[in-house]
Amino acid sequence: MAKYWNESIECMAPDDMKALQSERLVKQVRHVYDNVPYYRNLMDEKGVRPEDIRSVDDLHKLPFLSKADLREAYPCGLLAVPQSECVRIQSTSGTTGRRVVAFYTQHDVDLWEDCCARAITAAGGNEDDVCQVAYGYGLFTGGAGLHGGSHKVGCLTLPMSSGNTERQIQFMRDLGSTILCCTPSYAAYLGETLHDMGLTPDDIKLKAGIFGAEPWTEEMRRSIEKSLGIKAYDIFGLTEISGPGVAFECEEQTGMHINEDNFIPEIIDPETGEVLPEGSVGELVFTSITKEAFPLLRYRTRDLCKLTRGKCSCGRTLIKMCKPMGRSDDMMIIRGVNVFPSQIETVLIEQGYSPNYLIEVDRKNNSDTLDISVEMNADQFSDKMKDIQDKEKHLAGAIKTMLGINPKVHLVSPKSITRSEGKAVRVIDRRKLHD
Ligand code: DLL
Repeated sequence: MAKYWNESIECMAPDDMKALQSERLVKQVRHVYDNVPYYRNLMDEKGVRPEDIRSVDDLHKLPFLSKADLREAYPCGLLAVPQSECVRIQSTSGTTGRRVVAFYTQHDVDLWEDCCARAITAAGGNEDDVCQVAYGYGLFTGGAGLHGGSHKVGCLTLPMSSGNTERQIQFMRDLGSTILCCTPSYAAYLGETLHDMGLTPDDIKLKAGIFGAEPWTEEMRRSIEKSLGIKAYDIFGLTEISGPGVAFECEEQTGMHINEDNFIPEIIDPETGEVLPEGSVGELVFTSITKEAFPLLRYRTRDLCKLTRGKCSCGRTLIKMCKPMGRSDDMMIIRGVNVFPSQIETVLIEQGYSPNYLIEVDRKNNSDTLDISVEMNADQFSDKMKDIQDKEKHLAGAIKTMLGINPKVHLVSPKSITRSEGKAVRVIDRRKLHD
């Protein structure tokens, strides 16, 4: 079985990787400066010329790009090749503001699929596998990216898209799927449905899952691994930088290897923009050094994260990013305290609840309110009011210990919270709706 998709790159000595990145960066900066007037203006304003960028060490001299720039330049303002050379667009879900549209040449699609092929290989995939792709197809990059990667690896590919959950299980059984690709929240739903259909992991052949596109905790990982009888691998990416496969997990499961030959990561202080030393938590920034059509330099992802370089037992030398702790804009400030939904998820699963919950934040009488609805499973359900109230109190206490603020917990009946087939919506912040 192949251990690496591209061993010479994935196990490259760090100095050689830096030399390769530097060579590609220099070319990329010239390409962008010559072909993207929007970015040329940013460089001119900052007084940086392409010849000032001679290696990765000069990266910090370049201006940042943010989502606001992408919106301003929408749809074609950051395109670096004639549109006739592009073969594909993909897009973000655009829940807030304008969508982001990313363009790809055939070369860009190939590189992207290669990155996804690396991820599938790192999860143990090869040509004997049956890979069920249950990420959404269409403008979202999840379906297209993993589909292309699966083809490259030579897996038998099931382009299921998301939804139609019982049929997913049926296909999984009939065709003997061994790898499942979907969001972690959908994987949890599939695990639950398997159980509801009276089946166990022994009735399916799945061995691995490649789950990403949304934050998920280690507790959630263990719960999915148990319900589906698999090893669950994380995968990271974003539309602006290509899609899934920017980084992927190996069997060690201690962070995701970044495909550094294509994307140079940095961690910056989100307030000052200062580059932080390795190991610090800050905002993740990417520079894509191989893309032709939509090459973003120093793109601020808003994901909070940490980078670590070190020997990995899998043999890969690619730098690792930790699980993103959420986007800086996912962080809620409730009564002056910073709260990430993932902290709440950790407590819920530790306390034996399912990952089906909804966080509602509001402001009443000038004070923030935090309400958390949590689903009970059939065993936790009780028709005695007092039992439920005691459980609610206990859970609220555990959450208060984690967050430092008191939530109101509502235990709700089994199956009453809507399941997610794609990216889960876990938070409703009504304060934003009022503002
Ligand atoms: O979610 C691409 C993707 C598809 C990644 C399938 C992995 C699997 P966007 O819709 O543009 O692209 O959303 C990108 O999702 O900035 C993160 O905030 C979040 N995200 C993606 N992967 C992870 C992950 C796709 N593994 C945004 N853990 C990113 C936590 C993730 N957050």
